[in-house]
Amino acid sequence: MSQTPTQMQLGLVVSSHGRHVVVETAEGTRVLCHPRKKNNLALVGDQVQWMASTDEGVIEAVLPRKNELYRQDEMRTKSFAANIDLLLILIAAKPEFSETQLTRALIAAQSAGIQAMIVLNKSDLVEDFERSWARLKDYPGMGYQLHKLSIKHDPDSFSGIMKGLLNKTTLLLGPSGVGKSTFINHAIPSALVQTQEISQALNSGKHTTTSSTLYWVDAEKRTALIDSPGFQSFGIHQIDPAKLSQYMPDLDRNAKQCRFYNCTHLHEPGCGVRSALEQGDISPNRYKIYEQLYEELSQPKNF
Ligand SMILES: Nc1nc2c(ncn2[C@@H]2O[C@H](COP(=O)(O)OP(=O)(O)OP(=O)(O)O)[C@@H](O)[C@H]2O)c(=O)[nH]1
Ligand SMILES: [Mg+2]
Ligand SMILES: [Zn+2]
Repeated sequence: MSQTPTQMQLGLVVSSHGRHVVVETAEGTRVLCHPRKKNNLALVGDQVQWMASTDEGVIEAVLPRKNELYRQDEMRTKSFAANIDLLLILIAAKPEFSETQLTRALIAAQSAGIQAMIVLNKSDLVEDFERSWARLKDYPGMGYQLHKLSIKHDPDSFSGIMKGLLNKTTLLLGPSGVGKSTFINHAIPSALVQTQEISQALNSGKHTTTSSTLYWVDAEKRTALIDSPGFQSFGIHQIDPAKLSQYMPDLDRNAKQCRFYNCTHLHEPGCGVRSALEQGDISPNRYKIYEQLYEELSQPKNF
């Protein structure tokens, strides 16, 4: 039987533009699709059922997700992608990274059950790089893979990282101006992601990427990279403060020693986290970030 244009088809969401998405069909063609109703918003990485309507399509259903990475600010929730195998958090020697924002992204990944890797780019900017690299020294001990990179000047560092991404769908996430789109351009020259020169006067990146897009690295479509817009602040209002320390591996492994099962690690006697802090097993910066996040997440919600 020949296919009728109104038949339901399966597809993969490869980019999102507000509520509208581009769906890749099994044959590899791309169709702009609109949501049928407000409650089935599709994300990059989603498998969807869609129906053709003239040259465009309508999303009828989003198939169940294995995971979803999102940030939640006071005002809104912003999803980056769904069904990812690996989160590559890209930071750079310049603009200087914020450890608080890095920690927030790691917590969001941990709570979503997504493996995360940290990559510090622009090792060619030697002085800034050394300073930033030193600030990351505790992270491998927390179980995170940590890599040095210079996309522009160290091809070996780039190919070494790419080897670890084979046969995976990897979301590149990080502040603006760290090189996410440059990374994708190097992996997939045909992607021609628009990159823009960093605004040096402001010592901060210009927002060049405005929506998430999935790119295939290989013709067999086994390895994919997802480019995402840089973020300034990473809200994690989805996290229950009582569970916060579980998503911080350096705190979590010491929380097992706490006298009280519901210890907040802020003031209780016999707290394993604070004794590890005193012994230098937890860095003062990480504990301070925990305190600040705990307070922030304990504020009454206005929505
Ligand atoms: N020195 C140096 N600059 C780099 C390197 N990789 C990328 N850049 C530069 O960093 C700037 C920002 O790169 P982009 O790839 O646009 O950054 P992005 O992370 O995609 O930024 P947004 O789209 O705004 O989130 C560009 O000027 C790149 O040329 C590197 O290894 N070394
Ligand atoms: Mg970009
Ligand atoms: Zn405790």
